[in-house]
Amino acid sequence: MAPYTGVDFYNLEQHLTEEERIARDTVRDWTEENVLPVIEEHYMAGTFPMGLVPQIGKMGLFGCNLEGYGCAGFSNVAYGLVCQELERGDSALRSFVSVQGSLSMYPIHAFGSEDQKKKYLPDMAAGKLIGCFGLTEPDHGSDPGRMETKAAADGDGYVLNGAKMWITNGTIADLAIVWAKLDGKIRGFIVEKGDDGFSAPEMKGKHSLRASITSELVLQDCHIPGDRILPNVSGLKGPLSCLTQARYGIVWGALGAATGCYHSSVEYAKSRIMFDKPIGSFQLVQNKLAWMLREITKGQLLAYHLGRAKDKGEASPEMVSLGKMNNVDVALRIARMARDIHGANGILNEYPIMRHMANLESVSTYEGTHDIHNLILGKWITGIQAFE
Ligand code: TGC
Ligand code: FAD
Repeated sequence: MAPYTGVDFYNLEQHLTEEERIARDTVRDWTEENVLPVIEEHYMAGTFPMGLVPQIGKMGLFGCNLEGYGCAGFSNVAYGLVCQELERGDSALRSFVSVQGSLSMYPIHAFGSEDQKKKYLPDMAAGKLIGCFGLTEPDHGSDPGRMETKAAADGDGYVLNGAKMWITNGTIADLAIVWAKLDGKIRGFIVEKGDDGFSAPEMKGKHSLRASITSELVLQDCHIPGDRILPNVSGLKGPLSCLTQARYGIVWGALGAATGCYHSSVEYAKSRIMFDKPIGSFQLVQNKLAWMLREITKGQLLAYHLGRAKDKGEASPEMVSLGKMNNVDVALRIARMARDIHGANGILNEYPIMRHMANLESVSTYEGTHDIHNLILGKWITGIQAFE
């Protein structure tokens, strides 16, 4: 297969800064050399390539769009390009970086005390401490406002009771940002591995995101000290504003999975001979490739514009919802189309197609399902909320 050099039909390259190009090219090369050779094996085994974590830390990718405390302070476009290149490797890599940066470091950075920021962020940026984000519960996914996990004041600290489910990196995390109701108000707490009454068993049996660790968080009379509450936020807007950060990363990441599938499809279509001709010479196959390029290009323009708006503080949560919903939707369709173009070979792990396709099924569900984002937009359009 010809080496991957990116997909840039509208020459977005010319609008990138030097820093953004370097970030993209560094992560592209790193993914090519370090992720693609090992990812199928990890996917089949259901393991995450933990050996890559210190390297990701060394490249400064954890929390790279945050400022200070050891974070790289990249632009949001540079961060997006990082997500795109990681997810061309596998959604598990982008998930790991999203959960660490947007869902674990961001809440400490945005809502934590100075002591909490100094204690956790530099080691998290370096990949020495791993975080996870516990919002979803067994009975509350799309409606986290109805969560049942509770916190109560207990002497100088708090005691937490409840269960979280579907938590990326839970089992391997050193700390969990756990959202729980204290006196009826949602608050964020930092629970550390080893805290009394806390465990994080791994969930098994996934057909998607197999190279990512997914866990339950069990809190049974879990006692934590008083300085582990996030002091500067209360209410659902705390976790929801973290989700806006992570959803933004997915807007770009989904394009990485899509371009991986597109690149493989173009190469396959040029080399696979059927009826004595390359299948790429048939109009129906060209139609599919043209559709893929069209949707990737539209998705890139959307992601780029959103990133520049985010840098100026002008990206609303609804704009992020539209991007997440659109780019994951087209990536999933591109993966299915790519599977078709590869024929029977499309189901083999010699090609990245089935892996991306199965991963994108999760990406479409997590961080707000496709239809939850439709409803968020419906509310913005009409002023009427239709969630309940
Ligand atoms: P609603 O009344 O709309 O809002 C409550 C408060 O929050 C504010 N707000 C936001 N703030 C920042 N960013 C957003 N995206 C926000 N959306 C809402 C809002 O202004 C309000 O503030 P205030 O000051 O008035 O209190 O809340 P609702 O209860 O009606 O719920 C809305 C709904 C359904 C859209 C929301 O609950 C939702 O987004 N549900 C989806 C849940 C979800 O996305 N879960 C994701 C879990 S984490 C995950 O999946 C990680 S996967 C990671 C990986 O591996 O990559
Ligand atoms: P449900 O909410 O039960 O939804 C089921 C279906 O009903 C969907 O089609 C949905 O669109 C539809 N639906 C629900 N409500 C409405 C409505 N009002 N109107 C119309 N349709 C509706 N969570 C975390 O907190 N942290 C994590 O790190 C994390 N990682 C994850 C990793 C993976 C691999 C997966 C698969 C999930 C992860 N999640 C995580 C959980 C994820 O955010 C939830 O799965 C997601 O929010 C949807 O919740 P649910 O699965 O309970 O689906």
